[in-house]
Amino acid sequence: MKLQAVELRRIHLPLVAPFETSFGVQTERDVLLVKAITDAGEGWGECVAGEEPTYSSEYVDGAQHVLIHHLLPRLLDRELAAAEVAPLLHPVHGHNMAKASIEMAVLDAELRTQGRSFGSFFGAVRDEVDCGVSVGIQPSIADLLRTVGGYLDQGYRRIKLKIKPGWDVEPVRAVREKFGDVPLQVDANTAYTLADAEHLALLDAFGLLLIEQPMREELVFAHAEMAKIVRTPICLDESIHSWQAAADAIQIGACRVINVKPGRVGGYLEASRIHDLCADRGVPVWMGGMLETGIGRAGNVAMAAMPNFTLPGDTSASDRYYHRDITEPFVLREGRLKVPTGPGLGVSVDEEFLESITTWEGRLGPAGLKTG
Ligand code: OSB
Ligand code: MG
Repeated sequence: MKLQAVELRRIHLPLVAPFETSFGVQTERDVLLVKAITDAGEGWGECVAGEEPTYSSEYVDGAQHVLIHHLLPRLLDRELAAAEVAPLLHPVHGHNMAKASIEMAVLDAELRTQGRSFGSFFGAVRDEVDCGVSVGIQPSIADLLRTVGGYLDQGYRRIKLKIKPGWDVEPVRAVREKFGDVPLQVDANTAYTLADAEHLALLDAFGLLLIEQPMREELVFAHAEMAKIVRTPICLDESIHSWQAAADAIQIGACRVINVKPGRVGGYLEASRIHDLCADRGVPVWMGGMLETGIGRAGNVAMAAMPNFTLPGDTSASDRYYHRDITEPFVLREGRLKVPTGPGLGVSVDEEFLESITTWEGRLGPAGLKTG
């Protein structure tokens, strides 16, 4: 397959409700989409980098820049298989979300030409996946209980509460008191330090599934230290950039669970290797989320059907994020989403709607970048 050109597109999508985490509030998304144009067909990729470098060092303008100037020139006008993308991009350090987006697009093109779905390629063992929902920091406990109650009424099978210092034990206690033993976990997005370990151990009383990324991404050893004080299993998200980072973190006891986000680790192929590693080490994994559109969601739901994705993921329905998705919407049924079965990602993009929300587009071919 020859990669002839890549179309880049930025779209603007408002969120149905503000989403607050320990690193800020989001009310809309500015998403970078990539389309791989090959001699055998086309494929879509979604870059999960946010507007600001506050979840990780990556951000959407930076991802667009590195794709145009450093990543795509290494791939264009070559015979290419999806498995060769990561090795060709290896000389460029970091920028995993940018790398993941183009690998995804090439993989989609490749599987579409083979008539094979992402799910089949990953070795999916189920045709629908259990879904959880990530609940942002709320203005008050009353708002929190109303929001969580609404999601439980819709059928979500697990609740994740975003926490930060000053919004941790009380919200967890309130949700437990009102909703009983619903599967519950928390995500700190790096807001704590090792000095907070005894405070976080207060959460042990509530039977949480896990506590996600309490400390900054580089503090892997400190997570192993915290795990000696906090009995709730520690799950890493931000710290896990690669198969090697996952192997090291498991080895030193920094985590007992891993949140897999294909964008964060440089693509679905690396994510699949992390799945296999964790299965081998007896470490359960679950599919994280980055507020993806239907394109990213399609790939994530397919991967979440792999055998060691034994915990419900942050793979929520389209309407949890957007009034209108750019693909056919993912709809929750009994707390689950269906794994797409069509070729490649198995979803189709609503190109007319896409045009209407596009804020910038460009096409990079062997002759360079054309914008319009
Ligand atoms: O830490 O898991 C996270 C969203 C953006 C950035 C980081 C995270 C999240 C979420 C939302 O928790 C997950 C989703 O529903 O997509
Ligand atoms: Mg997280």
